[in-house]
Amino acid sequence: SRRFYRGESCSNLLACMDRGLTAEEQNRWTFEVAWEAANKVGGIYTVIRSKAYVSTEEMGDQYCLIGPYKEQCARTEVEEGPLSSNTLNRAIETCRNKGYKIVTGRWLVDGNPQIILFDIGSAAWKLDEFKQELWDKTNIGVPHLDVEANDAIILGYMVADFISEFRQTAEQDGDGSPPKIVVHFHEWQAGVGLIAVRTKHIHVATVFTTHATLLGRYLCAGNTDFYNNLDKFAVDEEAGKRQIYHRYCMERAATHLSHTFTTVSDITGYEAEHLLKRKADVITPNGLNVKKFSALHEFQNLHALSKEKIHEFVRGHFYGHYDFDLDKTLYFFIAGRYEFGNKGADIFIEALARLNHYLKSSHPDVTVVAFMIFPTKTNNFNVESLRGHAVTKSLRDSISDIQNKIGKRMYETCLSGRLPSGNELLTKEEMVRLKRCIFSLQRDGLPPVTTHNIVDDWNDPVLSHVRRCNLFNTTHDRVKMVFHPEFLSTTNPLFGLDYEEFVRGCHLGVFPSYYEPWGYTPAECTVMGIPSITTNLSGFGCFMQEHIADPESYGIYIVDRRYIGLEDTIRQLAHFMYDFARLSRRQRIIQRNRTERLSDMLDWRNLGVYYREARMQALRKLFPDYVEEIENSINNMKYPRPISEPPSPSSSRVTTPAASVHGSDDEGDSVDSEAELEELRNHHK
Ligand code: U2F
Ligand code: UDP
Ligand code: G6P
Repeated sequence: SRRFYRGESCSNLLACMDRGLTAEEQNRWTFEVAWEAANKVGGIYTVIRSKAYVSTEEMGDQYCLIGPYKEQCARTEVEEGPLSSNTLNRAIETCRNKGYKIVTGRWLVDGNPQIILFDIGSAAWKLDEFKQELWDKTNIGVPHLDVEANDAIILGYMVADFISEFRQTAEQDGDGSPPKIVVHFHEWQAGVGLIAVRTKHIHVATVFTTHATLLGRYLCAGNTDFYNNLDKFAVDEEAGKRQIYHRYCMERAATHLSHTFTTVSDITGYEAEHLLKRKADVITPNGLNVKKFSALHEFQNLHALSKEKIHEFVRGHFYGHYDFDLDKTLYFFIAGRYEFGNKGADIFIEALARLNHYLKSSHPDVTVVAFMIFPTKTNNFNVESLRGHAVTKSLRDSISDIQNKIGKRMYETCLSGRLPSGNELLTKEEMVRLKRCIFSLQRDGLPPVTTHNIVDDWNDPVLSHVRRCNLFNTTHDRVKMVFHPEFLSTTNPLFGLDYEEFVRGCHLGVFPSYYEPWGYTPAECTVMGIPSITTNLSGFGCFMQEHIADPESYGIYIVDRRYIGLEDTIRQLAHFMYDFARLSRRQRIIQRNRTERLSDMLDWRNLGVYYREARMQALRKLFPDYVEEIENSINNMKYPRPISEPPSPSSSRVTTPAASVHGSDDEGDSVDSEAELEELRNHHK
C-alpha cells in the first residue's frame, strides 16, 4: 500500500530538474518540532536523537530541530552559537526582537544537528493573546490550570511566528522560486504549532506524527477491552470523562490540519483511524542508530563479559541460598515505564509461575532469574540487598588476601628446593577467617524479591502479583524474582552497570505489552543480539512479523494477544520461555547470531525512507509536481527461514541473507552441526 516514486516517468521538466539536486540547491528545508528535542522525557527523545545522524546526512544544514528550552538538559547537551545559514539567523533575530528568548546551536549527539530552542517563559506574557487566537480560529478552549497545555500553546505560537519569518526570509534570499519548507511536528504538545501554522495560512508543508494517542493510553490503562471496542468508543465523551477533552481536541486538530499524517506503526495507525478519525498516510516506524550498538564481532564476547557482572550481583543477592549452578542459569528481564498492565508485567509474572512449575518437574538443574526493572517510588536500597553484597565482597577480599599469602609461601618453599605440603599452604588462622566468612553468609529469611524499600509496598502491583503467584525465591523455586524499582546506571551500587550492559548480559528480554505503539526495548535487544519476546499488539512485534518469514528462529518470539484469550496468551508466553530455557548453550549462541543479523532492518539508514516519503507527500500537496527519488531498501530485505542455511560457517558467509554491516556471523563459537540446527528447528515447531 505504500507508494514510492522510484522509476516513475517524468511528467514535466520541473520535476525532472528536482531529481538529483541537493536540498540546498532546491531551497528545500526541513524543521522537526518536538517537545523532547534535547529534552529527555520519554520515547520521543530516543526517536529524535537516534535519527539525527541520518537526517543531517541527508539534508546537512537544511535540517534543523526545534523544541522548548529546558535549561537542565540543554546546558549539558547543546553547544550554543549562531546557526550556519544567514537565512536562519536573520529570522531568529527578528523573533528575538519581539522579545522572545531563543537559544540556537548544535545538539551534541551523533550527526550534530542544528537546533533552535524557545524559552517558553519569555513569551508567557502573550499566553492570553495566543489562547484567544486559538479560540477564535478553532474554538478550542484550554483550562487555566493545565500548565502543560498552556506551555504547549506558547511554544506552538512562538514556533509559528518563527516559521512565518523564516519563510519570508528564505523567499527573499532564494532565486525567486518559493522555498520548499517542511515542518514536521511530533505528538500533541508540538501539534499546537501545526495548528498555528495552518490557521495563520503560512505556506509551508506540514507533517504530524503521533507516537500514541492520548485517549488510547488512558483507555488501555483503565482495563478496557480496547482493541475489540475501538470502533465503538464515544471519543468526545471518553475524553471529557478523563478531563482531557481540550488536549484531545488539539491532538485531533493537528491530525486533521496536517498535510501528511503518520503514526509509528500500523497498530497505532488503526487506533488513530478510530480515535482521531484520520487514517495515517504513511507509517513511520522507529529506528535506531545502529552504529551506537555495533560491537562488530564483539557482541558475543560482550554478552559473556556483562553476564559475569550480573553473576556477581546474583551471588550477592542470593547469598546463603546460592545453591544453583550459574552456568545453567538464564537471565530474563522486563523493563520500561511502570505501566503495569500496558507493559504486560501482569502476564509476565503469571507465566513465570508456570515456568517455575514446568522447570521444577522436568529440568530442575536449570534456574531462571527474572529481573523486573520499572522505576517507582522508593526509600532507597533495602538493608538485606546491601548486606548480601557486603558479605560476598568481604569473602572475596579475604580470599584474594589469603591467595596472595599462599603464593608467597609457595614461592619461598619452592625456592628452597621442595614442594609445599597442604597445611603449609593454608594456615589455621586463615581457615578460621574463611569459616567466619562462611558463617556470615547464613541468613534467616529468603533472598528478597525487591532490592529497594518500595513506598506503599503492600499495594505495589508487581509485589502484589508476585505474592499472589507465590514466587518467593525459595530453594526449590527454579524461577527467582528480582524487582529493581529504579533504572540502572553505572553508579548503581548493586549492579554497577548501565542499562545497555545489563541487556547484553541477559539471555532474553520479555516484553508482552498490551498497549505499545512501537516499543524500543525489544528493538534495542535485537540490535545487541539478544533474543526477545514481544506481542502482536506492539508496533515492533507487528513490524517484525511482517518482514521476517519465521521470526522465532531469529530470536523474535511474538505472543498472540489479539486473536486468542488471556489464558491461552499466558500459556503461550510460558511455553516460549520454557522452550528457550531448554536450548543448549550452542543453540543460544546460534540464535544470538541470527538475532543480531536483523539489526540492519532497524537502522535509521533504512527506516529513514518513511520520513522522506512523508515529507515528499506533504510537499506534493503544495507543489504537485514535486518528485523525489526514494529507494525503499526495507522491502528489498529478505529474512527467509534460516533452515536452508548450510551448516558450515565458511559457506554460510556467502549465503547469509541481508549480510550485516558488522560482517559475517561465523565466530568460532557459532560453528553448528546439522544435528544441532535440526534440534533448534524442532524446538521451534
Ligand atoms: C511512546 O512512548 P512515550 O514517549 O509516550 O513514553 P514515555 O512515558 O513518555 O517515556 C518512556 C521513556 O521515558 C524514559 C525511558 C523511556 O525512553 O527511558 N524514562 C526515564 O528516563 N526515567 C524514568 O524514570 C521513566 C522513564 C510509545 F508508548 C512507545 O511505544 C514508543 O516506542 C515511543 C516512541 O515512539 O513513544
Ligand atoms: N530504559 C532505560 N533504562 C532502564 C530501562 C529502560 O533507559 O533501566 C529505556 C530503554 O532503553 C528504552 C526505553 O527505556 O529506550 C523504553 O522505551 P519503549 O519504547 O520500550 O517504551 P516507552 O516507555 O517509550 O513506552
Ligand atoms: C558468548 C561467548 C562464549 C560464551 C557464551 C555463553 O557466545 O562468546 O564464550 O560461552 O556467550 O552463552 P550463554 O548463552 O550460555 O550465556
